[in-house]
Amino acid sequence: MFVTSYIIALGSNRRGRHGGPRAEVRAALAAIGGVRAVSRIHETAPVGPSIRRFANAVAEVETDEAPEALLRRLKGIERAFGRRRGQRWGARVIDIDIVLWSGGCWASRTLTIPHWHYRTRRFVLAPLAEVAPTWRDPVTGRTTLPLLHAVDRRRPCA
Ligand code: PH2
Ligand code: MG
Ligand code: MG
Repeated sequence: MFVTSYIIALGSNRRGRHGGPRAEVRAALAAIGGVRAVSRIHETAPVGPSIRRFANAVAEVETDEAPEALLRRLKGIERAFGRRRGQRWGARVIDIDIVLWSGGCWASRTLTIPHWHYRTRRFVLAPLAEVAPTWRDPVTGRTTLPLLHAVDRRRPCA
């Protein structure tokens, strides 16, 4: 299979065996491998019910794995890092999400690319803008920077 690129988002808001959230994100990047570009690690306020702040980063990863094979490997890394079931919205040692793929869209029972929520999540779009400002969302046709600016312009109506 040909080498393709994936955009991967990482998040942690709980200590693990590598250290605090930043150390967990760095260790996960090393475990994933094939990293061609990586953002800074951003410290972000939690979206949803979690209380602790997150360390978030985005990486471009080169691999010849098909989407489902990469997903299986990333889930294995999450488990090895101590992620447990039922932590969907709770504090987690590491969350590794596939956001975009150079192959375009993918839809199966277990995996949807582009990631459902990335267009509205500043904690994904801000680091994504550092590594892939011109990557195009195959669904909306919009590139990263306009998506980020749209999120920043959103204000509650007075
Ligand atoms: N991940 C979530 C829910 N909320 N908030 C921040 N700041 N960063 C995250 O990575 C995050 C979140 C579910 O995956
Ligand atoms: Mg997630
Ligand atoms: Mg996830």
